Amino acid sequence: VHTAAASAREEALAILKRLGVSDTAFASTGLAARSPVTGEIIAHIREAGAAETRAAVDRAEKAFAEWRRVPAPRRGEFVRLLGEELRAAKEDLGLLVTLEAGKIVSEGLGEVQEMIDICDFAVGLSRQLYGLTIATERPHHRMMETWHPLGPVGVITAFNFPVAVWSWNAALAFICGDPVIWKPSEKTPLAALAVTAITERAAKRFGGVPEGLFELIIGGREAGEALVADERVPLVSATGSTAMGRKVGPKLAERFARAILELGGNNAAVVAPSAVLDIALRAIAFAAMGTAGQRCTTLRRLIVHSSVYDKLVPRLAKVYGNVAIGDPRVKGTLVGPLIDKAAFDGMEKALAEAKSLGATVHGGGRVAGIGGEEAYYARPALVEMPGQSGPMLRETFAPILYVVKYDTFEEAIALHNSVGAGLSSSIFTLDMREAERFVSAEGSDCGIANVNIGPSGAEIGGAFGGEKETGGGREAGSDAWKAYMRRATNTINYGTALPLAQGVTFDV
Ligand code: UN1
Repeated sequence: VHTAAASAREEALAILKRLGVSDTAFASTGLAARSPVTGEIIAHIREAGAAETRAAVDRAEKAFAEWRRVPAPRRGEFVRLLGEELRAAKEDLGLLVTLEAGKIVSEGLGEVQEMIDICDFAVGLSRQLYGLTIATERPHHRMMETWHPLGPVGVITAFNFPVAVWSWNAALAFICGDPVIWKPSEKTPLAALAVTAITERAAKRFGGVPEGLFELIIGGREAGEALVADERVPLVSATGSTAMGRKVGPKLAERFARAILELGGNNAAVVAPSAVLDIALRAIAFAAMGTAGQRCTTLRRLIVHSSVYDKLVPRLAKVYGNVAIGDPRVKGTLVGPLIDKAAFDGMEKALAEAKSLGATVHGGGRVAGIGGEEAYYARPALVEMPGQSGPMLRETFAPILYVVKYDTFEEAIALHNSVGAGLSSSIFTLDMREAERFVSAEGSDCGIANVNIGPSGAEIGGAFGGEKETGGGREAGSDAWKAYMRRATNTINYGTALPLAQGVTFDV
């Protein structure tokens, strides 16, 4: 157990000052920004409601009229400067993420690195917003597609990636010509204020961007609902629970707005007979216990071949028993706090339910003596299940890894795919047939399927997202940018006649 005496509040306030967040952001009442590390309240922030949200959209709409006219490579220059400012702020912003979201220092820094990476990616992309030229059936015609800016983009983010998820959306939106209106999690408003201050510096160096290009609304349900309902916002990218997505998705569909939904995951790994157990063990430990089990890509289900079960599971149980839990600022800590009491209660409830189904639970429970009364540190739990049922079928946002046995590969795939979520997945095997089948059309049904690495910790270069109850959205790399633009098909006649398509004649 690792403890540190320093006040998270004082450290966070000093960082906010260094990053240029003005005191005027704080109030004596309002939303309480709390550190899960110590349980302290760091500051109170005034909350925006529907009126403030509409005002932010007003500004974003005006910004859009200007920004869409700026050439895309020039828009890329703004994102390049943002990347530079993030590099300069990396240590401070990373530590702020640690203080406000509770992830260990190297993961806090990693999250900022992810922001820098997507900025670099977007800068290159700002010169590659390609459309196709398509063969037409008519002589002396040319058909092509062009990609145009879409409009103000609403971005709703979760506490667990309080800065990176904004950047995956914002870096692409900016180069695509779209303003961004950000509603961060109520649990992590300070990181959002810091990112906004950093972005302001990039805007200043750029020589000014239209007011309203990046808007921040710190608020609760009312602000979020106003953003989702606003007709002037053609795209909302929302990260959070499947329950949240079930509310947001239909609202957007009703007004024909686009949705990028990044919802729950119930990610699994298959450990096959030929798996290299040392690699599997380390990958499983990071994927299941890292970020205290609070990534949407966290490994939650382990499907182990019966021939390796007795070699792997006791070793894993030992790792679970010895893992360094503690203040995430302390070197050597691997598992920090849960975000709040509700997360801890959810974990306890799931473990009790598993026990009632006959599971053997290694670990679990609150670890006392770290942080204050309001800080919730839990020992990660490894849960040997008699079968895949009960809490194993749903996402509990806590470090619980359920384990079941399998005998045939078909059985493993069936178990793997028979949950609601479809975000990320992996298999540990040296058998190339198994590996290929796992990533094939008849294998994993997830948006991400890996071989010999865990399901979490994706790079930004690939499209990120998942199927089924995960919502179907894709963000970050590959061609995810297309969701932030509208496509126009243009047919141009440079001839002297007017042939109609499909051979239709219409002589007037
Ligand atoms: C999330 O948990 O919301 O693949 C995103 C990963 C990270 C992103 C996780 N790059 O684990």
